[in-house]
Amino acid sequence: MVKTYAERAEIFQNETARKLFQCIERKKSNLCVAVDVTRKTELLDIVDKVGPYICLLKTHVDVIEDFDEDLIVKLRALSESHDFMIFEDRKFADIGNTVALQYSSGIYKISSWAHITNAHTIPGEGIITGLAQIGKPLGRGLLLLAEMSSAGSLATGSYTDATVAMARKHKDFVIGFIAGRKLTGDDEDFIVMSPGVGLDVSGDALGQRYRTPEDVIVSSGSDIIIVGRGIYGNGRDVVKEAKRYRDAGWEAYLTRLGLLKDD
Ligand code: 5BU
Repeated sequence: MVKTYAERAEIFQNETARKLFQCIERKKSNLCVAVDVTRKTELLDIVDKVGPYICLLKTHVDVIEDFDEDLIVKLRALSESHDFMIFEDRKFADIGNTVALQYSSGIYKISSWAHITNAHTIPGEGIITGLAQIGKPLGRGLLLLAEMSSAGSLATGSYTDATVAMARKHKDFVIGFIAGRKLTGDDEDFIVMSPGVGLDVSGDALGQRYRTPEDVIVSSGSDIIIVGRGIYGNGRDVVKEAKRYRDAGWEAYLTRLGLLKDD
């Protein structure tokens, strides 16, 4: 039987994973919004609007042109007031020693504010141990990139399988995967977050591919939908779209649990 988010919240070893699933259940939202804009004020404005409808905010902090400490202070305040967590989609991809520095230091000091970040597994297991040195004492969580939504991605087959095997060895820090589908059995608990979700178009001009929340959650067994331009893209009513995706994601979850008819 498929477990509820609330049931799964009890199982995780990792504190961040537990808190995220509790938040999903509390807000009845499995929606993560990806806000890829380049100005602080625009980012904060969108986050303030979508905050009530999301469990997770995904950032690319390095695209912000006027980044400063104040942005982090304000994002953290919004994360408290609207009750969501923060995922910096940094996609680390270097040796352990370097990623530990990239995670903790530099301008962004990602480990000091992002509850969750992610990493490619191409460098091998050292990338996880390097990031864990910094993130574990802070109670942070790591997602491994097991698959990508873009056309022609090389993260498939044995690469994906090897990524799952690495995650199993580090369950206290690795909380799950970026992938298009559930990759493990029901007896294991990993969160699956799926980007490339949209209700209106099938892709963009640069290789992105979109699937619906229903496809991702009901047919493929993913846990969290990641939606970007489908919510804040040109001329969209951000609040209306956030509610629409939240509802679509939650309905898909209830269908997966067998509480709604899948027709
Ligand atoms: P979009 O506007 O919904 O296409 O944005 C998708 C976001 O998810 C964007 O921030 C990407 O960097 C991110 N993403 C993705 O689209 N596909 C992937 O496989 C991974 C991340 Br990993």
